[in-house]
Amino acid sequence: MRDSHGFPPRLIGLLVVLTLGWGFNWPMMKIALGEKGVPFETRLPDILGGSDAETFAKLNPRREVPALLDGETAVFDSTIILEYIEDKWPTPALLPATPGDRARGRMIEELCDTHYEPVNWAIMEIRAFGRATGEAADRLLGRAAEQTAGIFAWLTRQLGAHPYFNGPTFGWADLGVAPLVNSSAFMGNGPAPGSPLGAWLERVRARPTVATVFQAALDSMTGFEMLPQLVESGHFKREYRDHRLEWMVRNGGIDIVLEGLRKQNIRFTHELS
Ligand SMILES: N[C@@H](CCC(=O)N[C@@H](CS)C(=O)NCC(=O)O)C(=O)O
Repeated sequence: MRDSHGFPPRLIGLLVVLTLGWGFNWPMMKIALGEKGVPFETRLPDILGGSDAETFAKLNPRREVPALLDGETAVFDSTIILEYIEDKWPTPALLPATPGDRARGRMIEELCDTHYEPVNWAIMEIRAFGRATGEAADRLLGRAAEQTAGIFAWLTRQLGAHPYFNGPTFGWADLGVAPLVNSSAFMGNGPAPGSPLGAWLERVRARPTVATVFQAALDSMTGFEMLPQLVESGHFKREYRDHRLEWMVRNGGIDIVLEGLRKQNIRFTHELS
């Protein structure tokens, strides 16, 4: 028997986060759930093997993770999921109190999603998925490091003298920034220790909710050496879209896109039907 989403009955009535082990956008919703004390279960839908593909497409026409199942409600896109979490479990609030501060927090999260996330995505695409090697890889990774430095300058101005991007307390904006800066640090592009951004990273890493989610992400990275093979064999068609596709084209990786399309291990967004 399957539930109305097509997933096994044990998932009915439970808050389920459908996600990959590693990623830049889903940690914020898991941290949000942790901050609000909402129990949830994580499940990786079998999109690669294909057994969940049809079910998953019904929940999320983009066929991307993360997605969230709350009983009969299915939500996709990490920002919209975060909004759902804040709407449904308003305490403790993750957004600040005033409209101006709320807009500021949302804008920081949005710029992280559109300008920062593709830089880290590209580094993974090159390093973990093996899209470029040698001089080409060095050139692309060099661009990513330069862009990360620019993003850090911008973020440092946003932080100003506040302890958190959200203001006096940890919240929405910090959720958007933390997984990305933590990943940059992991990939060797982290903020200087003792800098305002470095000190902020230490502050948020010390939060139990953040520490738990970051540790789980790290633990999930075993088996990453299989990724280039999975891509090369065409079993894993990576989605190139929006800011990520722009990153490749803008920074001299258009041949990567063309080769991926030729080998059919790159896809664009699915068309709606
Ligand atoms: N805007 C979406 C982006 C989600 C997204 O890009 N998910 C990636 C994994 S990080 C994915 O599922 N990609 C599918 C693929 O590459 O085939 C969000 O914030 O949730």
